[in-house]
Amino acid sequence: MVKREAFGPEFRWGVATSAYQIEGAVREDGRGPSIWDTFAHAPGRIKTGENGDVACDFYHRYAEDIALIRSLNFQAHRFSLAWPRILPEGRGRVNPKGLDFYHRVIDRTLELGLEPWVTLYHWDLPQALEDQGGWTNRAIVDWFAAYVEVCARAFGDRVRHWMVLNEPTVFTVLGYLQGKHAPGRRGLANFLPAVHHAALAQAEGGRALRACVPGAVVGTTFSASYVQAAGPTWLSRMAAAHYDAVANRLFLEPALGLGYPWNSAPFLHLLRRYIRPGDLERLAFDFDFIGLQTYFRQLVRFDPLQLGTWAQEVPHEARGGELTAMGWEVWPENLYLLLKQFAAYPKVRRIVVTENGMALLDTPEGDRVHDPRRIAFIEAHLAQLLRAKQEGVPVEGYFYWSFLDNFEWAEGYRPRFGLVYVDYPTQRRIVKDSGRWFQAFLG
Ligand code: IFM
Repeated sequence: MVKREAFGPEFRWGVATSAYQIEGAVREDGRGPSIWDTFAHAPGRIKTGENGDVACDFYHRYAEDIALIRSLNFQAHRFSLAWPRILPEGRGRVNPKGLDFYHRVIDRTLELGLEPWVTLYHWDLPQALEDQGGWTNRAIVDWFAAYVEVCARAFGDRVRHWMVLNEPTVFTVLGYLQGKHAPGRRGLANFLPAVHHAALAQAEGGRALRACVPGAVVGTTFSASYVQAAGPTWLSRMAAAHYDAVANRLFLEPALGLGYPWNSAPFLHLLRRYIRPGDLERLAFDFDFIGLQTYFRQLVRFDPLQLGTWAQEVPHEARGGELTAMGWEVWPENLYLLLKQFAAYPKVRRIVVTENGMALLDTPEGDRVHDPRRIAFIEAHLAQLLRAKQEGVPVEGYFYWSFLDNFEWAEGYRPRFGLVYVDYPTQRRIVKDSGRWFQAFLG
C-alpha cells in the first residue's frame, strides 16, 4: 500500500482537464469556433455522434468545480486555455471576455490555495487558422508565439507553472496523419509539416513564456508508451525501435537539442523538406520540466506493410490482461520503465507525470460510484512511480487524468476517466470512490 509521505513534502499532487473536453459554452462571450467544433459536428467523426457544445458546463460551474478539487485535498489544478476563446480568429483581435473567464478560473484556483498549472495548447486550434492550413502552415509558429505572449502577459503575474503543448505526437498523428481527430487530415504531406511546425512552436512558445514571465516554470507534455518487441527476432526489435522513435522521441529529442530521431526511423528524413536554415537550432529549448503522460505500453511486431515504422501493434485485447473502457491494456510497469527511459537523457532535469488515468463505464448507485478497479490502477501506478523515484528518477509530481468525466474526443462521453462522475443531463457531480480514495490518501 503506497503512502503519501513516501513521495516527500515537495511532491505535487494534482488533477488535469482540458478546455474543449469540459468547458462547453462554445458560442458564448465571443469565443470563436475551433477545429473540434467543426470536427465534432461533422457526421460520423465522433463514435457516439456527440460534441463538446455543453460538455461539463465548466464555463458556468468553474467556481464549484474548483472547490471540489480542493475538497479532494489536491494541491494543483491543471487546465488548458482555449486559444479561440482568447483570440477568436486565432490572431489579431483579443477577446476581453475570454481573458476574463480565465482570470476568474485562475483567481478561484489561487483563492482556494491551489496552484494553477496552465496548458497553452490542448488541441482546440481556432478554425480560422485551420482554414489557412493550420499546423501545416509555417506561419503558425508565429501565430502561436503571439498567442502565448498574450496569455503570458495576461496571466503571468499569477501563473508560475506552464505547459506549452499537450501531446504533440497525438495531435499530429491522429489529426494530420490518420484523420481520426480534428481537423481530420491524412497523409505524410500533412503530417510532416505539422510535426515540424509543432516542434518549432513548442520551443518558440517556451521562449515567449520565458521572455514575458520572469520566474516561470516552463514545461511541455508528451504522450508516451513503453515499447516492447513482441518477439525475439531482429525484425521485431527493429520495428520496436522505429515505433519508439515516433511514439516517444519525435518531439522530446528536438526539444533537448538532439534533433529528430531520424537515425532510428529513416522515413523521418522526409522532414528535411520543411526544415529551413537555422531551424534545427531553434527546435531546442531548455524546459524546466518534462510532462510525461502515459496510459499503456506498446507491444509491436514487424509488419512489412507498415511503411516507415514497419511496426504493427499487437491488439490490446490479444495480450491477455485487464482492459480499460478505452480498450487499453493495464500494465503499470509501463510508468516505471518510461520514467527510467526519460530520466536517462542528461538534459531531462525534472519530470512531472502530467496525465495518467483509467477509463471505465462507471454507473452510480444512489449517490455513490464504486470504482475499485480505478483505485487499484492508481495504487499500482503510484507504486511504480515511487519505485522509479527511489531509484533516483527526478519525478516531482503526479496529475490524475481526469478530474471530471468529460468529452473523450472521437470516443464521445462513453469512456469515463474522472474521479468525479458527471451526470450529463443534470450536470450533477458525484465524487467516485476513487476521488474519496485520493481525499483520504492526500488528507
Ligand atoms: O483525454 C485525453 C487527453 O485529452 C489527452 N491525453 C489522453 C487523454 C485520454 O485519452
